[in-house]
Amino acid sequence: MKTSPPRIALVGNPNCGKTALFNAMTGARQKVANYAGVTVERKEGLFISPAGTRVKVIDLPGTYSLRARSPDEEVTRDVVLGRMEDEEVPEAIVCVADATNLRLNLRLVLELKKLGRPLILALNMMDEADKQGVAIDAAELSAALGIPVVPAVAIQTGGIQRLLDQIDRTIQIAETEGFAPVHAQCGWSEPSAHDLRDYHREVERIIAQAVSSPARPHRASHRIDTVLLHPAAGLAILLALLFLMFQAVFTWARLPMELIDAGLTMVKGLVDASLEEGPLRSLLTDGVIAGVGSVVIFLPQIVVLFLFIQLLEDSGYMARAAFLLDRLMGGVGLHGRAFIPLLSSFACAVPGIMAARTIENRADRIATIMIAPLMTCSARLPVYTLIIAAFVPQRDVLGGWIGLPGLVMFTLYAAGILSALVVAFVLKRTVLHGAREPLLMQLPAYRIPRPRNVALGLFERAKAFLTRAGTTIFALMVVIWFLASFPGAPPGATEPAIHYSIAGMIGHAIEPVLAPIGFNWQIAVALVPGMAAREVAVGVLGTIYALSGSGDSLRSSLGGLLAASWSLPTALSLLAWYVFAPQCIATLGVVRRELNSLLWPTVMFVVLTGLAYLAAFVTYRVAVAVFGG
Ligand SMILES: Nc1nc2c(ncn2[C@@H]2O[C@H](COP(=O)(O)OP(=O)(O)OP(=O)(O)O)[C@@H](O)[C@H]2O)c(=O)[nH]1
Ligand SMILES: [Mg+2]
Repeated sequence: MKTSPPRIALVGNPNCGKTALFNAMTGARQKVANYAGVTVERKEGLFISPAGTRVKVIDLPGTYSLRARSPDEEVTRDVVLGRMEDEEVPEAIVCVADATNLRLNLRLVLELKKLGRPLILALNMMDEADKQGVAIDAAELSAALGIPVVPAVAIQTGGIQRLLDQIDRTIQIAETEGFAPVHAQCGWSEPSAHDLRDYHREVERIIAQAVSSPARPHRASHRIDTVLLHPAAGLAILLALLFLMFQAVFTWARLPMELIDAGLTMVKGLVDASLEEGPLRSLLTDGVIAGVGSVVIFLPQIVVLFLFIQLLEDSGYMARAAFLLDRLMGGVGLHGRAFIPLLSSFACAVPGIMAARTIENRADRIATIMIAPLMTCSARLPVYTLIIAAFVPQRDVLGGWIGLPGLVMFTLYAAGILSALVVAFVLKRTVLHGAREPLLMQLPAYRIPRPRNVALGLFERAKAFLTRAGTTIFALMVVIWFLASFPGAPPGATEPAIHYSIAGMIGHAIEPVLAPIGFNWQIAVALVPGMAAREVAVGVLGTIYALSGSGDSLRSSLGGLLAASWSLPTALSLLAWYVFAPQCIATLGVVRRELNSLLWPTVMFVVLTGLAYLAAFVTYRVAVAVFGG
């Protein structure tokens, strides 16, 4: 008897709905979005089939062919051909095809058929095919291909029932016939030009036999594209969208942030009232509430930012933006495919850097990875917002179209992007020299984002942020509180106790290095644990200033304390530092893993730290000259 459950692999072109199917089968919540290259690694899950069999299902990156070109496609090829270490060939393959675009998808079906493994064709997106008037005769198609063909709608309840039933039948047949020898790797060799012509002829023959498309194809998306992909109008719309995003991050988030602030202040009041003054009360109020609380307060901004990114991803606009900016990116030697990894890096550089797996050329890929940390990630948002709120007056500019804080934020993001372009330009002109390759990318269909998917995505993000606040940041804040509280002040001390604490000593020791860029010892203390997660820096400042002063409302007190104790040049210098600062262990770790090299993360750390120091130095000096120390 077989002990391990049979495994099926989901294989198909990019963006055809494999992950949506995977989620529907297993109840998982892997990322689904409307552009090619969302999934870049292998993911597995379990489900119980209608006949009661436990089945393991493997979700894979999309590919047009087993002739893999990029690192993500290689994963798919290796799983399908059994070239993965410690993993045998899956018992069956479900080839997922976008029913609205069958011609392109069938090539892969024919390639997979050559493997001689149990194969099912799932015609996904049948709802959209129906809407467009594309009629597919599944029985005819099945006869022509010689494999089972089942229609599916991955995003509808009950939309994959027939596929599940078919999986049962296929597994049953395989089991009664005995699984083919799964130890051996599957034989597969690159199709020659001759084979490709054969495939092409065969696809045309099958399409003619089984598919009837309307004489006048879908025009709406072409009309939208003439505007959105227009070199001038399209770019203006893209800029307007990004501008709206930054503005919204400030304005929409304000009220919920004030509510969280009020809530935290209330909790602090309760703690103050119910506990005697002493270490425990200080730990709770200065360490946990002032520390963790000053990070949690930024949740609304993070949610608004992710809402925009999610809408861009789900609507199908992301890939268009990539096309729009292809020329600009090409100007500095970046590949058009770099756009999506870079845009994802606004959320977090880690998934952004992984998304660079879709780039075929290694030099292009390295260039993209090296500049991903210059895209302002969401963890920097709290740092920026805190300083801006404390130092930038709320004033309308551009005739009331935008507030001064929003404009400063926009400038910081723009500074990151511009320096990324410069760094890429230099890299591509020097160590990462290479020919420019054209951008070949399928434009996804426009879709109205499904509220459920958007809500789930936001929920996952919010959960991740709060989990981090409740675990990593919480633990760090407790440690920081200890370091900042002990040992206490010596008798007859003139300064607050924190000056004499371990944290104070560490801060004072680093201070001389950072003095030229205007950083004080408190900032020095904040930068070190900020490496674990950038937003921790804000938490540390919250705790340190809570321990050295007293305040009532958390946010206003931290902001107020900063405004009172920092000079404007110091604040601006810290902002400039954070545009570049590569101090994020997770990012450096993922660079090491993705490029399988110690050299590149080291180069990244050294170069970006150098740039951060330089930018902060120049900013500080100029600001001192303009505004005075
Ligand atoms: N209308 C409709 N949309 C679908 C269906 N299945 C998936 N989608 C949408 O198609 C888009 C792509 O879905 P994914 O599951 O991310 O596609 P994928 O094949 O995993 O893509 P990659 O990981 O990039 O290869 C998303 O916007 C889904 O919501 C379907 O049956 N009908
Ligand atoms: Mg996917």
